[in-house]
Amino acid sequence: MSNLEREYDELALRLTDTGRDVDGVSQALTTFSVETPSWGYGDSGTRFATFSQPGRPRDVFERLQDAAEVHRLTGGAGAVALHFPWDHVDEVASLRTHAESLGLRIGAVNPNLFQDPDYRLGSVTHPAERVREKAVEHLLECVHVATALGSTAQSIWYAGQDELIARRHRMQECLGRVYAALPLEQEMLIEYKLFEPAFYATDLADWGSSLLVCQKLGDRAKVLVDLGHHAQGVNIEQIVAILYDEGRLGGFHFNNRKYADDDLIVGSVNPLELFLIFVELTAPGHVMPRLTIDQSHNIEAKVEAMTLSVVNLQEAYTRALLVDRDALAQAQRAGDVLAAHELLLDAYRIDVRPLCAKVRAECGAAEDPVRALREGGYVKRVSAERGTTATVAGGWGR
Ligand code: LRH
Ligand code: MN
Repeated sequence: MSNLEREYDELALRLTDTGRDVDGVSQALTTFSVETPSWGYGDSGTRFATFSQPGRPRDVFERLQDAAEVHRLTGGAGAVALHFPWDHVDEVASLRTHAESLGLRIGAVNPNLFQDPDYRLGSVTHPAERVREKAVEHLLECVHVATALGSTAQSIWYAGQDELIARRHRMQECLGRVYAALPLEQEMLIEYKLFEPAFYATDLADWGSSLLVCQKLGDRAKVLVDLGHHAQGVNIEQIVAILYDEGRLGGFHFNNRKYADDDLIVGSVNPLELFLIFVELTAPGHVMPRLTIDQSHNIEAKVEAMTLSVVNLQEAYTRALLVDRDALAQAQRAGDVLAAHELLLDAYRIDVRPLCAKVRAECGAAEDPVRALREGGYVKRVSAERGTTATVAGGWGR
């Protein structure tokens, strides 16, 4: 009997003894899926510098190749979110064909409204109509690209000093035209961020301002929660609960932070917060929204960082499924705050790794994806193929 089988059997016995549905949890984990970001495999950096790693992908096709390796190892990363123009190719169809040949789906399409010099004072909020029209044109182009790629989401995220209410009205008018052009199978995800690159006022600085815009746009406009976009001390799992209750929780950009929008590996700084977010997401009757990773790995080995991120998400999700919901509801109704808290801690403290490893292995993925990556030689192999030559166009996301 292998170590894994022994550890799994011991865990399964303990879970069954405490009334958990091990098969049910395992089944749920087989359907758990996150999107990895194409830009998480490419060059990235800080406002001071872009750090290029040897062997990193030189174009979107190689970024998809790395994403396919993460999916092969984890079994839970079957889709890739794309960013335009970072992932622009002349033949969009070739992108879809390539992704599908690697066993991947195209996830959300992310327009770029923050790098073009014209957007210095904003994009759809800009005082100049010429700039707003340019932004709307780019957004409409991304709607067409998403249709060609079979993507079902526009994931939108800009700066300036201006008349604040006028900016809102400009944004609403521009996004309204884009929303009107959105095919029924697509939804619009509106991401908010407290600050950066703006350091005075950001037009969509918090979940409330994003929700108000979504409610004016229409039912297929929903809020996207990026874990790095909040002030320190904000209760993100409470925001998740509220947006869920409003039917406007569109998706996540998972990462972690110690200070600001650090884009660190999800679960690496505050794993309890991640667990509590999944406790909200897995409440009885809740349907999982779109889950996307949004990270940039400046010092971490990129493919390994993404692999570990998917593993951390699989584990947080599994722990949340092990919460004794009946006992929790009972303790909450009784006002027994510590009993309720201890019931959450009880699930949080379970080492679910043997269960996740067994489910991955049964799905044809790796028991221990990070170890399999290190022992498999993928990074060494592709680094040799790609060499250390500079990418065609350096800078973020490429
Ligand atoms: C902004 C953001 C946004 C992406 C970008 C790469 O901070 O989270 O979601 O477009 O990172
Ligand atoms: Mn984001």
